[in-house]
Amino acid sequence: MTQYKHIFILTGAGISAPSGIQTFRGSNGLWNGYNVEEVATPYAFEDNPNLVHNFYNDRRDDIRAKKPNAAHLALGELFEASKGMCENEIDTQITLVTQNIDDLHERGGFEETIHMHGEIFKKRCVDCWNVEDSNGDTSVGDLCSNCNGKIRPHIVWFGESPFDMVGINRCLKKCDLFISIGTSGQVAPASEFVEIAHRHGARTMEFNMERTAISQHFDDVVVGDVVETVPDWVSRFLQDYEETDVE
Ligand code: BV8
Ligand code: ZN
Repeated sequence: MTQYKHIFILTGAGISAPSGIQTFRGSNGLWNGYNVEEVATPYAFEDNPNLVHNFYNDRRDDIRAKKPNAAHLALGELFEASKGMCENEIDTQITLVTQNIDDLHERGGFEETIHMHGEIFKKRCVDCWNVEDSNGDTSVGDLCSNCNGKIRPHIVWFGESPFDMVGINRCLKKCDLFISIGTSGQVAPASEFVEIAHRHGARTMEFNMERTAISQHFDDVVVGDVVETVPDWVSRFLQDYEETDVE
């Protein structure tokens, strides 16, 4: 296996599905209970803040009770290897960007996860953008500890700009391997990342239960359950790295 210098990993709801967190567009998709326009837009928050606070309060309770699965743990092992925190040391930079708002990557060991769509365990002031941890429920009565402004979930809704896009684009142009895990490729700008990476010479790999709307943009499509395919790939990558290192 090639000795990659910089691997960019993008994950979506499918990596958390085996942990019991509903995906968005699967048959029992999260949106099924709610219409997207009802809850994941700034206008919805303006029109019905109670509904939006409760939608995220329910999801926060659900996520808190879930555990990272073998795919999260395998990426955590890759992170440790890239930081020389275990015997499998590798000289490869690993960038992990997730569309997910849960904390299962962090709990799975990937301490430097970039949440481009925000984080459910954080809240933000609508006036001064002060961001604080939010482990309990949020409600319309909550006020910013910094300026007494209104509080909202620190989450990127439809129509809002994702976080860290400058850094993300820089890494997309630099990486030599782009891996997409558990995303249907239906939400922009994340769905366009594979083409940016490919244009800048990266090899591209997609891990999903089935082929997606963007599978044709990938060099390799690995069809299967992430709890099998991702640990399998990580262990082969680390094994081959070690063998090449010894030569
Ligand atoms: C922006 C936070 C400008 C909220 C989310 C018309 C056409 C094209 C685009 C648009 C359009 N109209 C508007 C847009 C833009 C819009 C968009 O893309 N809309 C879509 C619906 C058409 N995008 C935006 O508004 C974004 N902002 O564009 O601003 C901009 C652009 C660039 C730079 C600056 C500014 C903001 C989008 C963010 C919205 N917020 N989440 C919340 O979570 O409540 S999006 C939401 O969808 C989640 O983040 C989720 O992660 C994301 C994507 O979904 P997936 O992760 O892919 O999940 P999904 O269920 O779809 O798929 C799961 C996959 O896993 C499946 O493929 C399944 O097969 C697989 N799977 C399941 N189990 C397993 C598995 N695979 C393997 N093993 C398993 N066990
Ligand atoms: Zn404030």
